[in-house]
Amino acid sequence: MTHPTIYHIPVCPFCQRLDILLTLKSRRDEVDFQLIDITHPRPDWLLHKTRGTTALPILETADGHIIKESLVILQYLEDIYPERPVAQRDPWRHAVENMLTRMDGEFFSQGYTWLMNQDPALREALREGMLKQYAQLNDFLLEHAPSGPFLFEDFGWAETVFTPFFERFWFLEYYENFVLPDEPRYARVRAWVEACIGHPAAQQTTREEVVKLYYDYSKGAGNGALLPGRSKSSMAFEPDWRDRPWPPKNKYEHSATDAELGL
Ligand code: GAZ
Repeated sequence: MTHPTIYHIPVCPFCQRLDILLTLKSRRDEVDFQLIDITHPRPDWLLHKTRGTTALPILETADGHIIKESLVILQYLEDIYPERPVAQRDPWRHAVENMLTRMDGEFFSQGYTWLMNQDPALREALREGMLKQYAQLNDFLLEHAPSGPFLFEDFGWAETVFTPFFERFWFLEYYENFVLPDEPRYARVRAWVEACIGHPAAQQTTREEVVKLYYDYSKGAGNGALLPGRSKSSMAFEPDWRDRPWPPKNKYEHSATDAELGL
């Protein structure tokens, strides 16, 4: 084996990070991407490589080592392809982008918790929680990069980490009617989000794909799990999402059937 191999799940935000980094480095073709269908049990050969864990992405190095965790894999790719660095080389600047990167977990879990919520009484609190996350990002960017749109001169490390989440959160717009209010306290983060989503290296997915594949998440079933009464997950490879209708938006009132989802 001469190239590293990345085992990934389509539309997984952690996997998209790797794709973005490699695209920024013009190295996308030097890594073999192998798609894993999350709606079926993991094959034994893959579980053998991971020693039983199921989370993806993982990277298998050219000499057969396994690396788990998207941020660790990103750093590995940054190290083996040092030309066109994506991370900052100056220690202070690198610390700044790492501080922002460390805010990814709370941001991600607030968004997914809201998407997966099934109790209408919790909606307002979840909206507030999401706004608080955006306000924190806004504040960080105002402190470290007031003029923007990116944290530094161009789309870099922190943008690689966050952009997949910005694109997944299209599902909040669709299923929860969430839009970032047009207010000064979100203006800086809004400019960042828009610049990130519009960047040529971050075009791996679309609003339509995200909305269609994440229908089951919006009903509380994550990671390819099956909802009651359904025989197929909205994360399935077949039928292709392009051939399916847009799902119903009223997740709190209605549970769509396989047929309604075009599955
Ligand atoms: N920290 C890991 C990384 O690589 O950065 C996270 C990787 C990960 O969670 N991968 C997911 C996976 O492989 C796919 S993307 N899951 C299958 C499995 O068997 O573990 C994750 C959540 C969540 C909602 C959504 C996702 C998600 O909680 O997008 O929790 C971890 C999974 C509400």
